[in-house]
Amino acid sequence: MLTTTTPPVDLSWTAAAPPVYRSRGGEPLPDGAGASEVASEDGRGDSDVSQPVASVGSAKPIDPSDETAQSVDATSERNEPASSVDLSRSAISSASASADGDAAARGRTDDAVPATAPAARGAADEMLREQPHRRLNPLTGEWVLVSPHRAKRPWQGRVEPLAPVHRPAHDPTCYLCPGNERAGGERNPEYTGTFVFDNDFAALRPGSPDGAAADVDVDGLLVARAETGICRVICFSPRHDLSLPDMEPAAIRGVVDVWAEEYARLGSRPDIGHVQVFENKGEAMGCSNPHPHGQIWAQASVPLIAARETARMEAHHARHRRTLLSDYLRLELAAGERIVLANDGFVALVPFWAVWPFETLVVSRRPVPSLAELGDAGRDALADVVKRLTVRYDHLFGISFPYSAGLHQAPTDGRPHPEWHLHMHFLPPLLRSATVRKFMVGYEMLGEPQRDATPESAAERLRALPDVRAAGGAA
Ligand code: H2U
Ligand code: ZN
Repeated sequence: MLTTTTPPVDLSWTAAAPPVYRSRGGEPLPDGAGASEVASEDGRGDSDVSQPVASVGSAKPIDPSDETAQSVDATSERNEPASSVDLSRSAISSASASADGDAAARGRTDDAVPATAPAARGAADEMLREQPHRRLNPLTGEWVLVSPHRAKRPWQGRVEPLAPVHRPAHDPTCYLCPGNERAGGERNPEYTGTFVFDNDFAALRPGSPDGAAADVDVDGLLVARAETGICRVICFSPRHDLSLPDMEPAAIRGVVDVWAEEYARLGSRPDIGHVQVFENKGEAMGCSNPHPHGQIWAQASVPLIAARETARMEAHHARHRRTLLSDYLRLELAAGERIVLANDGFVALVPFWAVWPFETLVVSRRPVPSLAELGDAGRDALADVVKRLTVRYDHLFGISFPYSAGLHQAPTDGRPHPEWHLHMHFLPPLLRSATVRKFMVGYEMLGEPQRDATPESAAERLRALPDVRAAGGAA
Protein backbone atom coordinates (compact mmCIF):
# COMPACT_ATOMS: atom_id res chain seq x y z
CA MET A 1 0.00 0.00 0.00
CA LEU A 2 1.08 3.52 -0.63
CA THR A 3 1.26 5.81 2.30
CA THR A 4 -1.52 8.37 2.62
CA THR A 5 0.36 10.89 4.67
CA THR A 6 3.16 12.48 2.79
CA PRO A 7 6.31 14.13 3.95
CA PRO A 8 7.28 17.34 2.18
CA VAL A 9 8.59 16.77 -1.32
CA ASP A 10 12.32 17.05 -1.56
CA LEU A 11 13.11 19.53 -4.30
CA SER A 12 16.78 19.78 -3.59
CA TRP A 13 17.69 17.57 -6.54
CA THR A 14 16.09 19.98 -9.01
CA ALA A 15 18.40 22.66 -7.73
CA ALA A 16 21.36 20.40 -8.34
CA ALA A 17 20.53 20.09 -12.03
CA PRO A 18 23.10 21.40 -14.48
CA PRO A 19 23.21 25.17 -14.93
CA VAL A 20 21.58 26.63 -18.01
CA TYR A 21 24.13 28.67 -19.74
CA ARG A 22 27.14 26.45 -20.05
CA SER A 23 28.55 25.45 -23.34
CA ARG A 24 30.18 22.05 -23.55
CA GLY A 25 33.53 23.71 -23.18
CA GLY A 26 32.38 25.37 -20.01
CA GLU A 27 32.27 28.92 -21.37
CA PRO A 28 29.11 30.85 -20.71
CA LEU A 29 26.73 31.08 -23.64
CA PRO A 30 25.60 34.50 -24.73
CA ASP A 31 21.83 34.06 -24.39
CA GLY A 32 20.62 36.82 -22.22
CA ALA A 33 23.30 36.03 -19.68
CA GLY A 34 23.43 39.00 -17.42
CA ALA A 35 20.00 40.13 -18.55
CA SER A 36 18.54 42.51 -16.08
CA GLU A 37 15.23 42.24 -14.37
CA VAL A 38 12.33 43.87 -16.13
CA ALA A 39 9.91 45.88 -14.06
CA SER A 40 6.35 44.69 -14.22
CA GLU A 41 4.62 46.80 -16.83
CA ASP A 42 1.22 46.73 -15.22
CA GLY A 43 2.01 46.03 -11.61
CA ARG A 44 0.42 42.58 -11.90
CA GLY A 45 3.42 41.04 -10.31
CA ASP A 46 1.82 38.10 -8.57
CA SER A 47 4.15 35.50 -9.95
CA ASP A 48 6.37 37.25 -12.38
CA VAL A 49 9.26 34.99 -13.25
CA SER A 50 11.67 37.68 -14.29
CA GLN A 51 14.78 36.75 -12.45
CA PRO A 52 17.94 37.65 -14.27
CA VAL A 53 18.95 34.78 -16.50
CA ALA A 54 22.45 34.81 -15.09
CA SER A 55 21.25 33.99 -11.61
CA VAL A 56 19.03 31.29 -13.03
CA GLY A 57 22.02 29.78 -14.71
CA SER A 58 23.77 29.50 -11.41
CA ALA A 59 21.30 26.79 -10.36
CA LYS A 60 20.32 28.56 -7.18
CA PRO A 61 19.02 26.07 -4.63
CA ILE A 62 15.34 26.48 -3.84
CA ASP A 63 14.84 27.97 -0.45
CA PRO A 64 12.39 25.71 1.39
CA SER A 65 10.98 28.74 3.16
CA ASP A 66 10.01 30.43 -0.06
CA GLU A 67 6.49 30.55 -1.32
CA THR A 68 7.03 28.22 -4.23
CA ALA A 69 8.63 25.49 -2.19
CA GLN A 70 5.76 25.63 0.28
CA SER A 71 3.22 25.39 -2.48
CA VAL A 72 4.84 22.15 -3.54
CA ASP A 73 4.26 20.77 -0.09
CA ALA A 74 0.68 21.90 -0.29
CA THR A 75 0.12 19.81 -3.40
CA SER A 76 1.39 16.63 -1.86
CA GLU A 77 -1.96 15.07 -1.24
CA ARG A 78 -2.74 11.77 -2.72
CA ASN A 79 -4.47 11.52 -6.06
CA GLU A 80 -4.79 15.20 -6.73
CA PRO A 81 -4.33 16.10 -10.36
CA ALA A 82 -0.63 16.21 -11.01
CA SER A 83 0.49 19.67 -11.94
CA SER A 84 3.76 21.20 -12.96
CA VAL A 85 4.80 21.86 -9.40
CA ASP A 86 4.71 18.12 -8.80
CA LEU A 87 7.62 17.59 -11.10
CA SER A 88 9.91 16.00 -8.60
CA ARG A 89 7.17 13.86 -7.21
CA SER A 90 5.95 12.56 -10.52
CA ALA A 91 9.55 11.94 -11.48
CA ILE A 92 10.09 9.74 -8.49
CA SER A 93 6.66 8.18 -8.18
CA SER A 94 7.04 5.19 -10.43
CA ALA A 95 10.23 4.05 -8.75
CA SER A 96 8.51 4.17 -5.38
CA ALA A 97 5.33 2.69 -6.72
CA SER A 98 7.12 -0.42 -7.87
CA ALA A 99 8.74 -0.77 -4.49
CA ASP A 100 5.28 -0.62 -2.97
CA GLY A 101 3.67 -2.95 -5.47
CA ASP A 102 2.90 -1.97 -9.02
CA ALA A 103 -0.87 -1.81 -8.84
CA ALA A 104 -1.16 1.95 -8.81
CA ALA A 105 1.40 2.44 -11.54
CA ARG A 106 -0.04 -0.35 -13.72
CA GLY A 107 -3.62 0.75 -13.48
CA ARG A 108 -3.11 4.46 -13.97
CA THR A 109 -5.30 5.80 -16.70
CA ASP A 110 -5.38 9.46 -15.76
CA ASP A 111 -3.06 11.94 -14.19
CA ALA A 112 -3.49 10.82 -10.61
CA VAL A 113 0.00 10.52 -9.23
CA PRO A 114 0.33 8.52 -6.05
CA ALA A 115 2.09 10.37 -3.29
CA THR A 116 5.30 8.82 -2.14
CA ALA A 117 8.06 9.41 0.26
CA PRO A 118 11.01 11.17 -1.34
CA ALA A 119 12.98 8.68 -3.38
CA ALA A 120 16.63 8.73 -4.12
CA ARG A 121 17.43 11.34 -6.70
CA GLY A 122 19.55 8.84 -8.54
CA ALA A 123 16.63 6.57 -9.36
CA ALA A 124 14.55 9.43 -10.79
CA ASP A 125 17.47 10.73 -12.79
CA GLU A 126 18.24 7.28 -14.10
CA MET A 127 14.67 6.78 -15.20
CA LEU A 128 14.42 10.14 -16.93
CA ARG A 129 17.69 9.62 -18.79
CA GLU A 130 17.77 5.89 -19.46
CA GLN A 131 14.52 4.03 -18.79
CA PRO A 132 11.15 3.98 -20.56
CA HIS A 133 8.72 6.25 -18.76
CA ARG A 134 5.66 8.42 -19.30
CA ARG A 135 5.59 12.16 -18.76
CA LEU A 136 2.51 14.26 -18.07
CA ASN A 137 1.65 17.41 -19.98
CA PRO A 138 0.11 19.50 -17.18
CA LEU A 139 -1.32 21.92 -19.75
CA THR A 140 -3.51 19.28 -21.35
CA GLY A 141 -3.49 16.27 -19.02
CA GLU A 142 -2.06 14.09 -21.80
CA TRP A 143 0.86 11.74 -21.39
CA VAL A 144 3.81 11.03 -23.65
CA LEU A 145 5.82 7.80 -23.60
CA VAL A 146 9.58 8.45 -23.55
CA SER A 147 11.98 5.67 -24.56
CA PRO A 148 15.46 7.16 -24.10
CA HIS A 149 17.25 3.83 -24.53
CA ARG A 150 16.05 3.66 -28.16
CA ALA A 151 17.76 6.94 -28.99
CA LYS A 152 21.04 5.03 -28.72
CA ARG A 153 20.17 2.80 -31.69
CA PRO A 154 22.72 3.10 -34.46
CA TRP A 155 21.51 5.36 -37.23
CA GLN A 156 22.86 4.64 -40.68
CA GLY A 157 20.72 6.96 -42.70
CA ARG A 158 22.45 9.70 -44.61
CA VAL A 159 22.24 13.12 -43.10
CA GLU A 160 22.73 15.87 -45.60
CA PRO A 161 21.19 19.27 -45.99
CA LEU A 162 19.00 19.89 -48.99
CA ALA A 163 20.31 22.10 -51.76
CA PRO A 164 19.60 25.74 -50.92
CA VAL A 165 16.43 27.09 -52.50
CA HIS A 166 16.76 30.44 -54.22
CA ARG A 167 13.57 32.40 -54.36
CA PRO A 168 12.99 35.81 -55.92
CA ALA A 169 12.20 38.77 -53.65
CA HIS A 170 8.97 39.17 -55.63
CA ASP A 171 7.22 36.31 -57.42
CA PRO A 172 4.68 37.40 -60.03
CA THR A 173 2.79 34.11 -59.61
CA CYS A 174 2.53 34.37 -55.79
CA TYR A 175 -0.92 35.24 -54.49
CA LEU A 176 0.58 36.82 -51.36
CA CYS A 177 3.16 39.14 -52.94
CA PRO A 178 2.33 42.88 -53.08
CA GLY A 179 0.32 44.00 -56.10
CA ASN A 180 -0.60 40.46 -57.18
CA GLU A 181 -4.06 39.04 -57.72
CA ARG A 182 -5.39 36.45 -55.28
CA ALA A 183 -7.38 33.37 -56.18
CA GLY A 184 -10.62 35.10 -55.23
CA GLY A 185 -9.94 37.89 -57.76
CA GLU A 186 -8.94 40.62 -55.29
CA ARG A 187 -5.63 42.42 -55.78
CA ASN A 188 -3.17 42.85 -52.90
CA PRO A 189 -2.07 46.43 -52.19
CA GLU A 190 1.58 47.42 -52.66
CA TYR A 191 2.15 46.77 -48.98
CA THR A 192 5.55 47.47 -47.43
CA GLY A 193 5.28 45.89 -43.98
CA THR A 194 2.64 43.39 -42.91
CA PHE A 195 -0.64 42.82 -44.73
CA VAL A 196 -3.75 41.13 -43.32
CA PHE A 197 -6.84 40.02 -45.25
CA ASP A 198 -9.86 37.76 -44.89
CA ASN A 199 -9.02 34.26 -46.11
CA ASP A 200 -10.57 33.73 -49.53
CA PHE A 201 -11.18 30.07 -48.65
CA ALA A 202 -12.13 30.50 -45.01
CA ALA A 203 -12.81 27.42 -42.87
CA LEU A 204 -15.32 29.42 -40.83
CA ARG A 205 -17.91 32.02 -41.75
CA PRO A 206 -19.42 34.78 -39.63
CA GLY A 207 -22.64 33.80 -37.90
CA SER A 208 -26.20 33.78 -38.98
CA PRO A 209 -28.72 34.45 -36.20
CA ASP A 210 -30.51 31.09 -36.57
CA GLY A 211 -27.32 29.00 -36.44
CA ALA A 212 -28.21 27.26 -33.17
CA ALA A 213 -31.51 26.04 -34.62
CA ALA A 214 -29.53 23.63 -36.77
CA ASP A 215 -27.77 21.92 -33.85
CA VAL A 216 -27.91 18.12 -33.84
CA ASP A 217 -28.13 15.86 -30.80
CA VAL A 218 -29.45 12.35 -31.26
CA ASP A 219 -29.25 10.41 -27.98
CA GLY A 220 -25.98 12.16 -27.19
CA LEU A 221 -24.37 10.04 -29.89
CA LEU A 222 -24.88 12.03 -33.02
CA VAL A 223 -23.93 15.50 -31.92
CA ALA A 224 -23.13 18.53 -34.06
CA ARG A 225 -23.22 22.25 -33.50
CA ALA A 226 -23.07 25.11 -35.96
CA GLU A 227 -19.77 26.97 -35.70
CA THR A 228 -19.11 30.49 -36.81
CA GLY A 229 -15.99 32.57 -37.11
CA ILE A 230 -13.57 34.59 -39.17
CA CYS A 231 -10.35 33.42 -40.85
CA ARG A 232 -7.60 35.87 -41.71
CA VAL A 233 -4.27 35.56 -43.48
CA ILE A 234 -1.24 37.65 -42.38
CA CYS A 235 1.64 38.32 -44.73
CA PHE A 236 4.66 38.84 -42.49
CA SER A 237 6.69 40.70 -45.10
CA PRO A 238 6.39 41.93 -48.70
CA ARG A 239 9.54 39.90 -49.46
CA HIS A 240 8.68 36.55 -51.00
CA ASP A 241 12.13 35.15 -50.18
CA LEU A 242 12.23 35.75 -46.42
CA SER A 243 10.97 33.82 -43.44
CA LEU A 244 10.75 34.96 -39.81
CA PRO A 245 14.39 34.10 -38.97
CA ASP A 246 15.57 36.15 -41.98
CA MET A 247 13.63 39.24 -40.95
CA GLU A 248 14.97 42.16 -38.93
CA PRO A 249 13.85 42.26 -35.28
CA ALA A 250 11.91 45.48 -35.97
CA ALA A 251 10.01 43.74 -38.78
CA ILE A 252 9.22 40.74 -36.56
CA ARG A 253 8.02 43.23 -33.96
CA GLY A 254 5.61 44.48 -36.63
CA VAL A 255 4.27 40.92 -36.93
CA VAL A 256 3.87 40.71 -33.13
CA ASP A 257 1.89 43.96 -33.25
CA VAL A 258 -0.45 42.52 -35.86
CA TRP A 259 -0.96 39.39 -33.75
CA ALA A 260 -1.81 41.62 -30.78
CA GLU A 261 -4.13 43.93 -32.75
CA GLU A 262 -6.01 41.10 -34.43
CA TYR A 263 -6.44 39.26 -31.14
CA ALA A 264 -7.82 42.39 -29.47
CA ARG A 265 -10.05 43.43 -32.37
CA LEU A 266 -11.48 40.00 -33.21
CA GLY A 267 -11.66 38.97 -29.56
CA SER A 268 -13.72 42.03 -28.65
CA ARG A 269 -16.55 40.89 -30.94
CA PRO A 270 -19.44 39.31 -29.05
CA ASP A 271 -19.52 36.38 -31.49
CA ILE A 272 -15.84 35.45 -31.00
CA GLY A 273 -14.86 33.30 -28.02
CA HIS A 274 -11.34 32.37 -29.06
CA VAL A 275 -8.64 33.67 -31.42
CA GLN A 276 -6.05 31.22 -32.70
CA VAL A 277 -2.96 32.80 -34.28
CA PHE A 278 -0.67 30.31 -36.02
CA GLU A 279 1.91 29.73 -38.70
CA ASN A 280 2.32 26.64 -40.85
CA LYS A 281 5.77 26.73 -42.31
CA GLY A 282 7.33 24.55 -44.97
CA GLU A 283 6.17 21.91 -47.38
CA ALA A 284 6.63 19.29 -44.67
CA MET A 285 3.71 20.95 -42.86
CA GLY A 286 1.55 21.11 -45.95
CA CYS A 287 2.13 24.82 -46.38
CA SER A 288 1.06 25.79 -49.86
CA ASN A 289 3.17 28.90 -50.36
CA PRO A 290 6.70 29.85 -49.21
CA HIS A 291 5.78 33.54 -48.95
CA PRO A 292 6.12 34.26 -45.19
CA HIS A 293 2.62 34.22 -43.77
CA GLY A 294 0.48 33.02 -40.93
CA GLN A 295 -3.20 32.65 -40.22
CA ILE A 296 -5.80 33.58 -37.66
CA TRP A 297 -8.88 31.53 -37.00
CA ALA A 298 -11.27 33.35 -34.69
CA GLN A 299 -14.40 31.48 -33.69
CA ALA A 300 -17.37 31.36 -31.36
CA SER A 301 -16.24 28.25 -29.43
CA VAL A 302 -13.05 27.64 -27.52
CA PRO A 303 -11.40 24.83 -29.52
CA LEU A 304 -10.30 21.55 -27.98
CA ILE A 305 -6.68 22.22 -27.01
CA ALA A 306 -7.30 25.75 -25.76
CA ALA A 307 -10.26 24.48 -23.73
CA ARG A 308 -8.12 21.77 -22.14
CA GLU A 309 -5.38 24.25 -21.31
CA THR A 310 -7.95 26.63 -19.85
CA ALA A 311 -9.38 23.95 -17.58
CA ARG A 312 -5.96 22.86 -16.35
CA MET A 313 -4.78 26.42 -15.80
CA GLU A 314 -8.01 27.24 -13.97
CA ALA A 315 -7.60 24.30 -11.60
CA HIS A 316 -4.02 25.25 -10.84
CA HIS A 317 -4.86 28.92 -10.31
CA ALA A 318 -7.82 28.11 -8.06
CA ARG A 319 -5.50 26.08 -5.87
CA HIS A 320 -2.34 28.20 -5.82
CA ARG A 321 -3.43 31.70 -6.88
CA ARG A 322 -0.59 31.66 -9.36
CA THR A 323 -0.60 30.67 -13.00
CA LEU A 324 0.38 27.12 -13.87
CA LEU A 325 3.02 28.35 -16.28
CA SER A 326 4.66 30.71 -13.80
CA ASP A 327 5.10 27.82 -11.37
CA TYR A 328 6.32 25.60 -14.20
CA LEU A 329 8.70 28.27 -15.48
CA ARG A 330 10.16 28.69 -12.02
CA LEU A 331 11.00 24.97 -11.90
CA GLU A 332 12.49 25.06 -15.38
CA LEU A 333 14.64 28.10 -14.62
CA ALA A 334 15.93 26.42 -11.48
CA ALA A 335 16.73 23.17 -13.29
CA GLY A 336 18.07 24.80 -16.44
CA GLU A 337 18.54 21.67 -18.52
CA ARG A 338 15.56 22.23 -20.81
CA ILE A 339 16.08 25.96 -21.39
CA VAL A 340 17.06 26.91 -24.95
CA LEU A 341 17.31 30.68 -24.73
CA ALA A 342 15.83 33.61 -22.86
CA ASN A 343 15.65 37.35 -22.55
CA ASP A 344 14.07 39.74 -20.06
CA GLY A 345 10.54 39.03 -21.23
CA PHE A 346 10.38 35.44 -22.51
CA VAL A 347 11.96 32.03 -22.06
CA ALA A 348 12.15 29.38 -24.81
CA LEU A 349 12.45 25.82 -23.53
CA VAL A 350 11.84 22.25 -24.57
CA PRO A 351 8.93 21.30 -22.34
CA PHE A 352 9.35 18.35 -19.99
CA TRP A 353 6.47 16.68 -21.84
CA ALA A 354 7.52 17.56 -25.42
CA VAL A 355 6.08 15.20 -28.03
CA TRP A 356 7.76 16.43 -31.20
CA PRO A 357 11.53 15.87 -31.28
CA PHE A 358 12.44 19.58 -31.20
CA GLU A 359 9.22 21.01 -29.83
CA THR A 360 9.62 24.22 -27.85
CA LEU A 361 7.45 26.36 -25.62
CA VAL A 362 7.97 30.11 -25.40
CA VAL A 363 6.64 31.39 -22.08
CA SER A 364 6.17 34.97 -20.99
CA ARG A 365 7.98 35.67 -17.73
CA ARG A 366 5.04 37.79 -16.62
CA PRO A 367 1.75 35.93 -16.22
CA VAL A 368 -0.15 38.01 -18.77
CA PRO A 369 -3.21 36.43 -20.42
CA SER A 370 -2.52 37.78 -23.89
CA LEU A 371 -0.37 39.98 -26.11
CA ALA A 372 -2.83 42.79 -25.48
CA GLU A 373 -1.34 43.20 -21.99
CA LEU A 374 2.22 43.39 -23.28
CA GLY A 375 3.82 46.81 -23.69
CA ASP A 376 6.64 47.77 -26.01
CA ALA A 377 9.36 45.99 -24.06
CA GLY A 378 7.38 42.75 -23.86
CA ARG A 379 6.57 42.74 -27.57
CA ASP A 380 10.18 43.47 -28.48
CA ALA A 381 11.21 40.61 -26.21
CA LEU A 382 8.85 38.20 -27.96
CA ALA A 383 10.14 39.30 -31.38
CA ASP A 384 13.70 38.73 -30.18
CA VAL A 385 12.98 35.21 -28.90
CA VAL A 386 11.07 34.28 -32.06
CA LYS A 387 13.99 35.47 -34.18
CA ARG A 388 16.72 33.72 -32.21
CA LEU A 389 14.77 30.51 -31.78
CA THR A 390 13.91 30.20 -35.47
CA VAL A 391 17.51 31.00 -36.46
CA ARG A 392 18.64 28.13 -34.25
CA TYR A 393 16.05 25.88 -35.83
CA ASP A 394 17.41 26.76 -39.29
CA HIS A 395 20.92 25.88 -38.12
CA LEU A 396 19.83 22.50 -36.75
CA PHE A 397 19.63 20.73 -40.11
CA GLY A 398 20.93 23.51 -42.36
CA ILE A 399 17.57 24.27 -43.96
CA SER A 400 14.65 26.62 -43.58
CA PHE A 401 13.15 24.66 -40.71
CA PRO A 402 9.52 23.61 -41.04
CA TYR A 403 7.11 23.83 -38.13
CA SER A 404 3.63 24.68 -37.01
CA ALA A 405 3.70 27.37 -34.37
CA GLY A 406 1.00 29.28 -32.61
CA LEU A 407 0.18 31.62 -29.79
CA HIS A 408 -2.04 30.52 -26.98
CA GLN A 409 -3.87 33.41 -25.38
CA ALA A 410 -6.85 33.68 -23.06
CA PRO A 411 -10.25 32.87 -24.55
CA THR A 412 -12.25 35.96 -25.46
CA ASP A 413 -15.48 34.44 -24.18
CA GLY A 414 -16.40 37.34 -21.92
CA ARG A 415 -15.19 35.61 -18.74
CA PRO A 416 -12.22 36.89 -16.74
CA HIS A 417 -9.16 34.67 -17.17
CA PRO A 418 -6.71 35.39 -14.34
CA GLU A 419 -5.43 31.82 -14.78
CA TRP A 420 -4.27 32.39 -18.35
CA HIS A 421 -0.61 32.77 -19.16
CA LEU A 422 0.49 33.79 -22.64
CA HIS A 423 2.71 31.28 -24.42
CA MET A 424 3.67 30.11 -27.88
CA HIS A 425 4.16 26.53 -29.09
CA PHE A 426 6.63 25.57 -31.81
CA LEU A 427 5.89 22.08 -33.14
CA PRO A 428 8.44 21.03 -35.78
CA PRO A 429 8.07 17.65 -37.52
CA LEU A 430 11.73 16.87 -38.25
CA LEU A 431 13.52 14.11 -36.39
CA ARG A 432 17.01 13.49 -37.66
CA SER A 433 17.75 15.52 -40.74
CA ALA A 434 16.25 17.82 -43.33
CA THR A 435 14.39 14.87 -44.79
CA VAL A 436 13.79 12.45 -41.92
CA ARG A 437 10.66 13.44 -40.09
CA LYS A 438 8.81 11.98 -37.17
CA PHE A 439 5.57 10.26 -38.05
CA MET A 440 2.76 10.09 -35.55
CA VAL A 441 1.66 6.60 -36.54
CA GLY A 442 0.94 3.15 -35.13
CA TYR A 443 1.10 3.21 -31.36
CA GLU A 444 0.82 6.98 -31.41
CA MET A 445 -2.43 6.95 -33.36
CA LEU A 446 -3.87 4.21 -31.19
CA GLY A 447 -2.15 4.59 -27.82
CA GLU A 448 -0.39 7.83 -27.07
CA PRO A 449 2.50 9.92 -28.39
CA GLN A 450 5.99 8.52 -27.99
CA ARG A 451 9.49 9.87 -28.40
CA ASP A 452 12.99 8.42 -28.20
CA ALA A 453 15.59 11.13 -27.54
CA THR A 454 14.72 13.01 -24.36
CA PRO A 455 13.53 16.61 -24.23
CA GLU A 456 16.71 17.35 -22.26
CA SER A 457 18.94 16.16 -25.09
CA ALA A 458 16.90 18.15 -27.64
CA ALA A 459 17.35 21.27 -25.52
CA GLU A 460 21.06 20.63 -25.27
CA ARG A 461 21.35 20.43 -29.06
CA LEU A 462 19.33 23.58 -29.63
CA ARG A 463 21.31 25.42 -26.97
CA ALA A 464 24.59 24.56 -28.64
CA LEU A 465 23.57 26.18 -31.96
CA PRO A 466 24.29 29.81 -32.81
CA ASP A 467 21.36 32.18 -32.85
CA VAL A 468 22.82 34.49 -35.42
CA ARG A 469 22.93 33.94 -39.16
CA ALA A 470 26.21 32.98 -40.76
CA ALA A 471 27.74 35.79 -42.83
CA GLY A 472 25.86 35.99 -46.11
CA GLY A 473 22.56 35.18 -44.47
CA ALA A 474 22.44 31.43 -45.05
CA ALA A 475 21.46 29.24 -42.15
P1 H2U B 1 -1.24 27.87 -45.89
O1 H2U B 1 -0.32 27.73 -47.03
O2 H2U B 1 -0.53 27.96 -44.57
O3 H2U B 1 -2.31 26.82 -45.89
O4 H2U B 1 -1.98 29.30 -45.99
C1 H2U B 1 -2.44 29.83 -47.17
C2 H2U B 1 -3.81 30.37 -46.89
O5 H2U B 1 -4.08 31.40 -47.80
C3 H2U B 1 -4.86 29.29 -47.07
O6 H2U B 1 -5.66 29.24 -45.90
C4 H2U B 1 -5.39 31.27 -48.29
C5 H2U B 1 -5.67 29.78 -48.25
O7 H2U B 1 -7.04 29.55 -48.07
N1 H2U B 1 -5.48 31.86 -49.61
C6 H2U B 1 -6.28 32.95 -49.82
O8 H2U B 1 -6.96 33.40 -48.90
N2 H2U B 1 -6.31 33.55 -51.05
C7 H2U B 1 -5.61 33.09 -52.12
O9 H2U B 1 -5.65 33.71 -53.17
C8 H2U B 1 -4.85 31.83 -52.02
C9 H2U B 1 -4.68 31.27 -50.64
ZN1 ZN C 1 5.13 36.06 -52.54
